[in-house]
Amino acid sequence: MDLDIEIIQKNRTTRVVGRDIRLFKTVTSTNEALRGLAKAGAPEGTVVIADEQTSGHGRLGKPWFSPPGVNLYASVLFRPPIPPREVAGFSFLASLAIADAIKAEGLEPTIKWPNDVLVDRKKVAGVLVEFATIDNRVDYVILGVGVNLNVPRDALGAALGSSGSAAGSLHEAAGREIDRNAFAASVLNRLEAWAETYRTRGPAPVLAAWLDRDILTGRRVEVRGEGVPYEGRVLRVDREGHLVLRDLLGKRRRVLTGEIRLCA
Ligand code: BT5
Repeated sequence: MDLDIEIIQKNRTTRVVGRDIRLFKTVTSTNEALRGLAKAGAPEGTVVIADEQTSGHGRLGKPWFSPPGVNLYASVLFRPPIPPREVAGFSFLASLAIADAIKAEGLEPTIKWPNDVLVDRKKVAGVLVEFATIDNRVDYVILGVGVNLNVPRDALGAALGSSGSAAGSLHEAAGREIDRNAFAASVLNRLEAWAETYRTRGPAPVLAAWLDRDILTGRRVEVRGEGVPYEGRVLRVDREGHLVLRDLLGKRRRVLTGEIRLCA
């Protein structure tokens, strides 16, 4: 079914998130489109949704496969009164909201640091976090979410090559088509609920809920993308959103941007 802003608005129960939704047929990246609006002073809760992205991306510029007509690509603007070092922890709202929306579809999601959402051990969603600061305070945070709803398996395989087998879709997991408009509204509703929890009670309950769904704590992993790759065991995630682990030499290390692979 086509994305339809009226249906999304009808299903939305939020006060702030999504009060202004811009829906596009094609954009380079919803994060990029929203960044322009954020710089021009758009208020908190502004959302960009697109049917297709021609240059969707993940962390460190990696491409995010974003075909038309099947998935959710959305970016949401927040202006939280937090210092920059708290942004990574704040961003956990996004994987939590996606995980809740997936659970409401009758599936069992887990979260892999920092913000991947998995179902049946396959990555079905990712989050791209961008932020800007003014005088060492956060001006805006953009949480960009991509969720594989109905993309066919052969398309994932063709686009992602050997890593296609690590990706999945909700359609595949649930055995039925997922309603894109209802799912979009569901994510927005849950994002606002978690943002409200963060605003009123701080990061602790958000982190606790996130840890409840986390699959890495206690596991042996390989870290890539932060200098020489190394292995270690995950100890915890700290309040600032870093992954804390002990490497094989017993040294404690914090990971902020690395890529984590579970060892068997
Ligand atoms: C992410 O990056 O997982 C963040 C993805 C965020 C995408 C959304 S869509 C809306 C908004 N606008 C954007 O431009 N981005 C956001 P990362 O953890 O770096 O993972 C990237 C890796 O995931 C790639 O290297 C691929 O291996 C894999 N990948 C790419 N496309 C995928 C897809 N559709 N489904 C599953 N895995 C994918």
